[in-house]
Amino acid sequence: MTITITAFERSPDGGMGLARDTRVRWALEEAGLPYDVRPVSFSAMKQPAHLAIHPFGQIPTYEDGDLVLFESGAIIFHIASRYPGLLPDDANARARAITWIFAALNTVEPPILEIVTAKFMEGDKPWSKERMPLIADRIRSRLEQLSARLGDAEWLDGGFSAGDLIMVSVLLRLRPSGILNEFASFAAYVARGEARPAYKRAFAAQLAFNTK
Ligand code: GTB
Repeated sequence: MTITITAFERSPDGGMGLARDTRVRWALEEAGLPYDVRPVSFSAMKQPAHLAIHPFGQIPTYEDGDLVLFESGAIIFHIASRYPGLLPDDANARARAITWIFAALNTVEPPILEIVTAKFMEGDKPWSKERMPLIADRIRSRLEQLSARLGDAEWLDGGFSAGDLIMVSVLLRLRPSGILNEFASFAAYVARGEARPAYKRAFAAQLAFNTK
């Protein structure tokens, strides 16, 4: 049975690859797994049929036979656990790679998501413009810490792993703000991720999907 994921019928980013189906596509491509994509409109996301597979009415989801998953991190962790290529075999190295999955999602992504909240959910508030520099500085502080750890290494802990896949995906969301390019090491780190053939296939697939 072919794996099926869900994605925006039309991503609001017009195919920039910033919606979270791209990171799942990337993991599937790294693992060499074929997959189908079921498009979901914003209204269909909140209907019972989709809520039955995603309690929060969002994308992406993942279906493989009887297994139905939501949350991009859980989906990627599942792919990485079941198929080779995204987690090291050595138990300690594997635990460290999993730590980077959590760090990307729980420590690095939240301050970055504040940009989206400030722009799209609070943009009409009188204090919104004043809040933006505070958010940007919080992101910069987090990135300085991460940059100190990454140093001039290629990946976060030895070879490329699911931790890098998610960290690169999270950092990519900073590109439109200009903050990503303030950090030469992250601009290069993200570019290394984007240069991977699996990422290129995933990006091209979501672009074709969003521009057809
Ligand atoms: N924690 C969940 C996960 O990791 O899977 C978050 C899922 C999520 O936020 N999904 C978003 C969604 O379905 C799409 S990815 N939103 C619809 C809704 O909540 O009603 C977030 C996203 C959306 C748009 C852009 N963009 O246009 O640049 C980027 C990212």
